[in-house]
Amino acid sequence: MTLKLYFHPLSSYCHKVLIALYENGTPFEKEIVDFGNEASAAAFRKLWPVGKMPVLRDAARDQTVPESSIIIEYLGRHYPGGAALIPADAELALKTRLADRFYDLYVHDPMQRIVGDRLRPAGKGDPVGVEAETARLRKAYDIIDHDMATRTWAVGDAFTLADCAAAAPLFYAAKLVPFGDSHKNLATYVERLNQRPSYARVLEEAKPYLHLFPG
Ligand SMILES: N[C@@H](CCC(=O)N[C@@H](CS)C(=O)NCC(=O)O)C(=O)O
Repeated sequence: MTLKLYFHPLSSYCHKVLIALYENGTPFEKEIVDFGNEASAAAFRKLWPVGKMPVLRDAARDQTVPESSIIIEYLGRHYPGGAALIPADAELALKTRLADRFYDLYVHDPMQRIVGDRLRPAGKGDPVGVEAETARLRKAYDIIDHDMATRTWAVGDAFTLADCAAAAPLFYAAKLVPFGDSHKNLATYVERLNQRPSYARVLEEAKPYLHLFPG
């Protein structure tokens, strides 16, 4: 097998890449990275010193590819399947990349920071920081809710990189800062994402670990 994904089943950025792999039925091997295990963490940091997962290793092309958006673009370029997750049309591709940035920076990042705060030792939390991140998330919710009033997927009619980016942070954010009653279009979109076979599979595989999520 030429492709190996270094990942963890609970990791939201890894979900993003798993969705892309499953959308295209791309064959790959999995290697779970366990940051709680010094040997596993050290081996991973050797591969990518930044130490953030996911990372894709492509033995056939002797390439190590970090960063979820770049991995998805790399897969589309070198291992294309039936689902073009970045549209061929240049304008639509730009909109897709913008939506991908939006979900990473304004949904994923605040969600991760709130989770990080919950994992801090007792008494070491940062309620002011959590309040600011919650406000960032709510602002993003308003924007998504407005956009999803007229859309099926994040950009246009087709499932793209932007939907890969949206699924996991919204799945986890819903547990931290619920939006079901206040943002109906957003809630419908999240339901659609959770039922998409690629993401439903990711969630099924994450099930044995979900109790570890502090939400
Ligand atoms: N910009 C990166 C973010 C990756 C990221 O934050 N990964 C998290 C897991 S979801 C991680 O590896 N965290 C470990 C750490 O920060 O030590 C991407 O898009 O891949």
